[in-house]
Amino acid sequence: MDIHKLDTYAKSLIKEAAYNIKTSLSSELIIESKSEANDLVTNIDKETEKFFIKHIKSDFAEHRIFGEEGFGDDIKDLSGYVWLLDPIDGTTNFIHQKQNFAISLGIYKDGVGILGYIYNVMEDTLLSGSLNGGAYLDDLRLPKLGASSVEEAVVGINARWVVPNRYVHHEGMVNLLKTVRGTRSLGSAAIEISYVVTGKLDAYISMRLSPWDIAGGMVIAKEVGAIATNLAFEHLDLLNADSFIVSKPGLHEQLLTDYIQIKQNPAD
Ligand code: 2AM
Ligand code: CA
Ligand code: CA
Ligand code: CA
Repeated sequence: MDIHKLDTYAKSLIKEAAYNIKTSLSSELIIESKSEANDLVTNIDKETEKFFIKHIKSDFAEHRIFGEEGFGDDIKDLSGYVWLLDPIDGTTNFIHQKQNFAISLGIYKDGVGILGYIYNVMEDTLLSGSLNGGAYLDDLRLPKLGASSVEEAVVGINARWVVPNRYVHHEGMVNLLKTVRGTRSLGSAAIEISYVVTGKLDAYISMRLSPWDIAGGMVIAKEVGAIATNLAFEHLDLLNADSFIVSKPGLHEQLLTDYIQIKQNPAD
């Protein structure tokens, strides 16, 4: 498989899917809730996932798709080529703001991330990366990230993780919030990862994300020297939901050692 051809193909699918999503904004959305009342999905999330699957299956019959909305394959391992897709990351933003949502895609070969994409649909910017090929914001090659201290850091974190919860010790989180320069919450994991990659955030932390939220971002993040693990400092297997941190090197270790203590990991 020619990685450049696959890259060109994936980019054209993403652009077409994004065009379809933008067009859909002029018609009324069909909104349903999934497991919990605040876990929403729309007809456009579903149609976008189906759009990718239709094309990938017809052009790369042996490739498998691991998508949030469940129209892809039943994935129990990452052998061969697997496309990890979140058709709309930030569905709540999509519904409420009509902005700040992204298509998140990672293409993995035998468990190794080879191509990653985060397309900010309304901003019309494509962040991409390929294994050992660097990270790009559209056509601009991104530099490696430098160091940052906790005191100088702006950290992406959802406020719900600072309210006492079953995953993480509360005291450390409060201490973190008191120490950092600032926190931001954007409502799209993929966009928050893209902000770390482009240096707009120094770290992004979540107690629970799914493989399709992070697969594309992880390929790109690696190319700028960012470190991504779960909050127990372990490798992410991309088969199960897990906690997540992506950060500048050094800061990553400092955050996990001095501030974030896990009570229960979603993957356990
Ligand atoms: P989604 O929009 O694709 O569901 C919101 O803080 C971020 O967390 C989004 O990236 C959202 O992705 C993700 N997320 C993952 N699991 C979620 C869940 N069960 N409910 C809401 N958001 C979830
Ligand atoms: Ca969702
Ligand atoms: Ca998501
Ligand atoms: Ca989604």
